[in-house]
Amino acid sequence: TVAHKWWKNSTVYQIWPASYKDSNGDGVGDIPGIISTLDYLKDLGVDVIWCSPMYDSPQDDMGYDISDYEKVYAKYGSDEDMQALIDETHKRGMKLILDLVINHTSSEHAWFKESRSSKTNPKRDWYIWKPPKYDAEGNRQPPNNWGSYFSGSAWEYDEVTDEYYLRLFARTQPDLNWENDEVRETVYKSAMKFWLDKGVDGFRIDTAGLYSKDQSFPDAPISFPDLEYQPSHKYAHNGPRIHEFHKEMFSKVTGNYDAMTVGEVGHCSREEALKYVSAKEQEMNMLFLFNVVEVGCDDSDRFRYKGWKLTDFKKALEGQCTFIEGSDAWSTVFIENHDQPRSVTRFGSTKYRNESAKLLSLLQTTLTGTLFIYQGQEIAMENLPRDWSVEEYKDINTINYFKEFKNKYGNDADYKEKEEKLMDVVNLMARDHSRSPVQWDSSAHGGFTTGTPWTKVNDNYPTVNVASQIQDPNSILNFWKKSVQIRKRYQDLLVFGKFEILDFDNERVFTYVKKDHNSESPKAYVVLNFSSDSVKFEKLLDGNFELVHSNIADVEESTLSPYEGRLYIVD
Ligand code: TEU
Repeated sequence: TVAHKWWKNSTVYQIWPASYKDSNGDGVGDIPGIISTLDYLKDLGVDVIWCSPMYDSPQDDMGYDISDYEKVYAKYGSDEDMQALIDETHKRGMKLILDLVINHTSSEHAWFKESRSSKTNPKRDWYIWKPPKYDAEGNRQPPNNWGSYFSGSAWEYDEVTDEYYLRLFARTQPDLNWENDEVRETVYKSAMKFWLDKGVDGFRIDTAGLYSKDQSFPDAPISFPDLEYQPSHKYAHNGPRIHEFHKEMFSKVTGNYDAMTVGEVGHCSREEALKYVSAKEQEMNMLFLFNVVEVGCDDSDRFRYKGWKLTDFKKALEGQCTFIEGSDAWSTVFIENHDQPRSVTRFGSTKYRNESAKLLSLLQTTLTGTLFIYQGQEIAMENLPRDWSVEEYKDINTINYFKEFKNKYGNDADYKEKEEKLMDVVNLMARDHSRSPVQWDSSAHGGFTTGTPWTKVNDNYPTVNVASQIQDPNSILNFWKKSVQIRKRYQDLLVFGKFEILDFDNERVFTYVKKDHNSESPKAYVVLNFSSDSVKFEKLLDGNFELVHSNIADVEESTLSPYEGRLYIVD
């Protein structure tokens, strides 16, 4: 077998610290809590842990607003706890990567406080400041029409110097000015080398496509005529100097360590994607693309949800995992993270909860690329209940969207009706669904905390929890464990193989094959019934099949029962 980079056949598990495991009863997850579960993760088959931001932060965007890159958020633990996490992970033969959030800082970061203080401060140019514009009536306007990802304008007016600063996310997340050499050098040192030198094994790179903005800051095209501010991607995403920046980051930092890097880029053409992750380009190892997680969303706005068909899903998945073919690039496999709803709710079925969750596990563990599992996905945690009121939603993305909606339609006679419709979408698509506490057992608050959790535990914790699934050989958790083992056993096919869809037009069944690189004939044959119907099983492939994995107790050769999935290995 060929020697592969360690991160290619790794199974990565994402931890979102606030909601993972609380060890001291303050209602917030913490690092000692994470350490207490390392054996559980090892047993699941995890090779790498990705820890979402654990840095000091006012938590306006749950730690993606960092006020000090070199300090741990006190509620999560001490600097010593963090070192212990690194060491204890390594002791078990696993690796640890951190979240690298360097498109913006918190407005509470010392750098921004200086920058904001005066136009002549040496750090003024570390952020992106522009004078106001004035309309015909003399009203002050932002420098352009760019919208924030969290609603409203992407520009924030600051009275101190009568200028606006750019903030593509929350108003407390000012964008760093990557054009400034000193900014980049300081980021490499403070946010990256500082942690790599402590032993961390790499980074999940937040918003890795946003650092380079078109320096003429033009108005964005009108994508949503009903909105005052427009998506900025044309001028802020995959911008003019983005590859120069990533090459510099590689040559000055990540390339000098045996580091794993996965960039959250979301959207780009195949050509652009290969620039980021082709090995010879020396930028990053792999990307998160949003083809699959955004299926059915209009122009990647999660709350403009239109629904999807299985063929949309197949097409998205194909784009996400086949762009590396004929190149030396690498890809990722994921269907959940802290920005997404729960996959069993979004892509599976409530009625066929068990079957569909296992079906998704079969899907994920047979796709090419590095596999990422999000906390709670292994027990199929579900979206929050529909009857919870909007007050239970704590995410700034949801809250701002809801506020804007209310401002706009609040006086309409049919507002209540409109709001109910919005709540249907919120209940399906909000980021909050992945952020409720992990359900460890059936005790109060799902065993997440002995205190009062910072956000409510899903009502279903008495039945959906880790402890009960560990004991049940037929549980979703044990299915995942087996899926990960099978993935490793047949890694030439499942992790590294070539992916090909067989019956693309089928709206109920998703069938694909995997080929290894030594032969042209398919060696793995995957059949997934994504419908609640019993469907005739048609052999689309000749050869000797051996059923290696299936999510149904009694497989009936000629019929696929609802949400049945099979993995055959072919001689
Ligand atoms: O997300 C960036 C991003 O583009 C999103 O998925 C974003 O959350 C979505 O478009 C809003 O609807 C990253 C982080 O993953 C996210 O948690 C942070 O909020 C964001 O960056 C800012 O750091």
